[in-house]
Amino acid sequence: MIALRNMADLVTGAGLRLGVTGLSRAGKTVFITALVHHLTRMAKAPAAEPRRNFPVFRVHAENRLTRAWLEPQPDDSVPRFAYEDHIAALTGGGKGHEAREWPHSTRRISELRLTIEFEKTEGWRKGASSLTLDIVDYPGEWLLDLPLLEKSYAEFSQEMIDAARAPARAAQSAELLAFLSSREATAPAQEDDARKAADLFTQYLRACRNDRLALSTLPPGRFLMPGDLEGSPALTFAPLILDAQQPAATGSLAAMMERRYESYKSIVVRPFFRDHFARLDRQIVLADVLSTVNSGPAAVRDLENALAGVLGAFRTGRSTLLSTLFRPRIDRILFAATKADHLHHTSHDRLEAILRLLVARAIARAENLGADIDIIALAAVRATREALVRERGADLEAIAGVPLAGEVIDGEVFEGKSEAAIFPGELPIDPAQVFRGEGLALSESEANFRAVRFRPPLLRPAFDGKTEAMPHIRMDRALEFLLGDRLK
Ligand SMILES: Nc1nc2c(ncn2[C@@H]2O[C@H](COP(=O)(O)OP(=O)(O)OP(=O)(O)O)[C@@H](O)[C@H]2O)c(=O)[nH]1
Ligand SMILES: [Mg+2]
Repeated sequence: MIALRNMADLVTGAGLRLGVTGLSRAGKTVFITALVHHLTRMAKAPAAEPRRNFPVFRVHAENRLTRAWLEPQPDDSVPRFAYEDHIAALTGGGKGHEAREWPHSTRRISELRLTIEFEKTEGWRKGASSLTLDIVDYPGEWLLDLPLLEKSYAEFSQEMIDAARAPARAAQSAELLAFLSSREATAPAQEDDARKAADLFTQYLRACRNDRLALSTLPPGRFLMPGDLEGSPALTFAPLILDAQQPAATGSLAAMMERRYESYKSIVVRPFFRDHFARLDRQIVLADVLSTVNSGPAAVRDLENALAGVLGAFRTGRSTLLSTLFRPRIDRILFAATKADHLHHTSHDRLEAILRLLVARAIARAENLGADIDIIALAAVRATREALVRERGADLEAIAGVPLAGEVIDGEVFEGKSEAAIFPGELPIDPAQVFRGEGLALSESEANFRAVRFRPPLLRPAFDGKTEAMPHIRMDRALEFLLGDRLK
């Protein structure tokens, strides 16, 4: 099945499948919307005039990108990424620019196809050429499930119980652990026990995610986004405190849980792996690093664990027997810290350095990745501009934007109309400090400033009847890393 589909991919010519993932609210929808917005606006300029927009994206800078357009979504069983709705939300659509807002949260997989026409300068067939780009948006939580494929129920239980016993999770896990200690894994299976354990386990996972510490990294991902599997046995299991020496006896609670865990793998994890993950060529992993840093060192370490989990998933993808025979697998992974427009540009490199360190620590734990990795701090949609504010004779570097309706700054409640300038504070020069909680040097007001959310930017009309392009930070660098080599 996989082989056939990949053969078809091969025969239809130059195609690239780009996965876009990240934990919830990381910025996936906004990133894809901005990417499609920019690509479909790019067109060959009549004369060889210099291209100032997107200077690092070479195919465009060199005026070789002829045009790009959306195609019908080719996979009938996958929802199409609702590009038109999302771009309408960001720009205010037909309702006028006063109505502009961020797109709604999306909790499922979706996909979009673009064709990019360009002039090829390398290889044996130079001249007019095209690349089919499939963009797949999926929750990062699903990715964190992939390592389960290589884990037995006993291993899964052990890891989950160890994590639940960690001091950082003590408050959230107390009830679950108390219940599990009161039940013998070897006792006869009772549906009631299974349900109660699964409920407490789900509550615990939810508490970790909702907690201000943003402990967000534990599988199984579908427990928090069950969709139409809600209440089914495949989602009604939990880890148990097991005696490592003893295999689960027939009819015991442990045996029932084990069977359901295996069902979860075969109903949820394996199809995702086979139908989606195994077909990706490139991957961008988005993370809201700034919010994490603001939440303190425990959240930073947790994000490191999540990134190690993500890298572990890519390694699983490489080693598993299910891997595809015909195509090279993911060969480039870009890790991106999103929403960099919440900082002054003097801190963009520092944000990048923090993510670089986080990923490096995660890579040190995952061996033999076999993919090129790059790190970037970006804003897919730049909602702020930089401003110099003179205060008591000193020039201060501020960012200015229109706070969302309801945001409060220094006691003033905003209505989503007027602009405000804030001082977001600086990130530490030494990225290691964020692991220790040092050097964040945030006064209380700075911490509040960083949490301010701005409305999407107002786009001015451009000469050709359209509006100006969506402002961004370093999207051209992201595009060059993800697509550049395929557009030469
Ligand atoms: N200022 C700014 N805010 C952003 C940017 N990207 C995302 N955001 C904010 O982050 C929120 C979440 O972004 P989404 O793109 O919806 O995130 P997602 O990963 O698709 O989230 P789910 O669909 O809920 O998983 C948005 O509503 C914005 O408030 C950006 O480039 N700049
Ligand atoms: Mg989304």
